Amino acid sequence: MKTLLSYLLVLGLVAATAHAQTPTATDAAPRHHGTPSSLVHVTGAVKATRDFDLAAIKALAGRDTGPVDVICASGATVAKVNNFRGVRLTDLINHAGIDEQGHKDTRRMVIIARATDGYVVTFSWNELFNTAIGKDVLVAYEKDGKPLDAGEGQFLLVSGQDIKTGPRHVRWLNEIEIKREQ
Ligand SMILES: Nc1nc2c(c(=O)[nH]1)N[C@H]1C(S)=C(S)[C@@H](COP(=O)(O)O)O[C@H]1N2
Ligand SMILES: [Mo]
Repeated sequence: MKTLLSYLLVLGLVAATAHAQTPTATDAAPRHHGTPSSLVHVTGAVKATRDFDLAAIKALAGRDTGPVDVICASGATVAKVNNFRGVRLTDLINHAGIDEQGHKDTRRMVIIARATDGYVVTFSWNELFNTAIGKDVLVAYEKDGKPLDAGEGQFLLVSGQDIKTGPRHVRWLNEIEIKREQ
């Protein structure tokens, strides 16, 4: 009986260990589960909601990032890119026009970038419009001289000054929400 109990105990421990080692949804997750984004919707605290297609985005001033290493939060370099071409997120937002209710209103705003697979990242209004970081946040439509492939876009957000550029490298970007915190 004692032997049977210790056998069951060992079996239980083995099962628990195996369970603990089951991979969770991290970088091992398959990446091709977003659908290509054909529009970037600008929503929330804007004068008028706008849907930018590729032509509307290309009508804004084009910018180039130059070389960007895409570095995951884990520290791994997942891609080395010579250049992303796109437009500044601040130019896109200004084109829609922030609905600013008084001198102090923008200070409470956060900018939320969403992708078709549900991936979400945030910026603050001050970070984008009142620090150097904002100058290098682009909504890109080209990588190394070519349109983004289906696994990436057709729109991708990149924040070139981030220490780890992976997290705010948003494939399949399709919404920018300006949110006024209460
Ligand atoms: N839409 C979307 N963008 C995403 C992710 C994601 O799951 N969905 N993963 C991020 C992560 S964890 C990293 S490290 C970078 C670079 O990963 P990649 O090589 O898979 O593009 O993309 C980021 N962009
Ligand atoms: Mo990552």
